[in-house]
Amino acid sequence: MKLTTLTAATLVAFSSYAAMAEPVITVTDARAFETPPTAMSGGGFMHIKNDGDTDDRLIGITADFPKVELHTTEFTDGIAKMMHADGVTVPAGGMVALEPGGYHVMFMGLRGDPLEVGETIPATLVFEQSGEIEVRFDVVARTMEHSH
Ligand SMILES: [Cu+2]
Repeated sequence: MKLTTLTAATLVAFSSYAAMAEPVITVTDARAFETPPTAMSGGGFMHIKNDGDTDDRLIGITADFPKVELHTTEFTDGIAKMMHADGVTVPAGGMVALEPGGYHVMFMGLRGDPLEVGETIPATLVFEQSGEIEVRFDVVARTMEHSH
């Protein structure tokens, strides 16, 4: 009897600890730039905030395109090259910006159906800890400094 009580108390303590130690993810400014009619892909950008006390990691994204990938951008001799990224870590209490020239989402396989200003792209982000989070990317006009 004594043992049972102890076990129950331990379980309660453990689960309340587990409930506190988790990432709290908020996604803002999800947007994509309009693309020219012949573009095969378009970039998606956003800010991901983690108000929790545990790191989380964006490990995937799905949307209604033939292929969607996470990319990072590396500069070699001033030339930007996109690379596939396995994931993007969002540190506890921190924020990560997916911005032109850095991490971004690549919507691929547009095939003559460009991203147009005013459209929204529903997508599902997949986080290691937080699971799936639904977002909508607003398609906005491309600006000079945001070439990618
Ligand atoms: Cu890319």
